Amino acid sequence: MIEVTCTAPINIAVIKYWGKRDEKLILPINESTSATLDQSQLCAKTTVAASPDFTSDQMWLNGQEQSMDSARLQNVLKEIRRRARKRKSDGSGEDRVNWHVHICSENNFPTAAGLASSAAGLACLVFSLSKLFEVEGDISDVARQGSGSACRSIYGGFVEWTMGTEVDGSDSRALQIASETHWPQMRVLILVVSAKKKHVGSTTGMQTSVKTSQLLAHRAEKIVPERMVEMRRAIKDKDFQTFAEITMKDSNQLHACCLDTYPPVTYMTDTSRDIVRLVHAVNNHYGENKVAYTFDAGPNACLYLMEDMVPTMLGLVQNFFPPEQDHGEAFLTGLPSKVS
Ligand code: 2P0
Repeated sequence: MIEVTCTAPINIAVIKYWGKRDEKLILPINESTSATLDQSQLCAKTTVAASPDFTSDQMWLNGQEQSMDSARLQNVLKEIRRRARKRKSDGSGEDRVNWHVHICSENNFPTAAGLASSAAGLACLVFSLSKLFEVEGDISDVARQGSGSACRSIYGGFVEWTMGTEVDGSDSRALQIASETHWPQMRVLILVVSAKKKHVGSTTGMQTSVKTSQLLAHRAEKIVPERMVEMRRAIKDKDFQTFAEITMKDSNQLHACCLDTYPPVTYMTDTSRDIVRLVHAVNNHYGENKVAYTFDAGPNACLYLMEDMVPTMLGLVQNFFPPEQDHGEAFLTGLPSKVS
């Protein structure tokens, strides 16, 4: 038996992916940008084992056995094995490519609560499989077929997911635009408003948005392309003013598109909106952007800020949202994470 264990971090988008042009290949309707967090606090951990004695492929997530029927899981396994066979036909590799696998995955944070759990989980699975089967080269396009945002967790630092133009999706990949050491003062605070499973999953939510939201179509065609260019420049120049403004506007636009979806999808709660107000009040007080909020498909807030603002923000959060109080749905806490 051979066995590999890997960990993969979550990524938090500052220009959001919302909507697919190809459901099967998982090709997006717009490009997106994210930062990958360091792995000390929020990560997925996966052990994959292959053995000639295993009689079937099997998977466990957080200790519970999962069905292997998922088309995405099958696509990922098929593609990794195809690449491994190709390598083997070049004269390397072993028979292991024909062995069944056992996959054991766990997250150290709430699954499906809008904390990019699928991104870390699928990136980790694909990376582990690539090590197990000795597949080399970029595997972000394989991770993408597991879950769109997972392709961005393959790389550290600041990462873009390119649209690609090929019909087979082979050029819709993740690309690192700045390394994990590029902006060492950057921090992320994650405020857990609710750790409950969300009402509408991202996959279903974005499908309905693509079908019904004219605002989403306008965003994908006219707004995101310009934001991608500006964001790339802001990251390269370490221009936090622009970085923060685009991040907040893009989050707001994602949730506006969710509201424009019919029937509407709502992920943010009153507590989420209170956090938005707090951030704008802080930025107003300083007369410049010191903090940027962004919300994914859930009520939890991710705050981007510079290291020197972390104590101030943690103090404000703990003052306005004391953990022992009930904030509607659950609790709130802050976890500083470096970008890596
Ligand atoms: C993002 N989200 O860019 C956006 C922002 C949520 C809001 O990527 O269907 O779990 O597996 O491709 O990747 C969540 O979508 O969806 C997501 P699938 P995924 O991070």
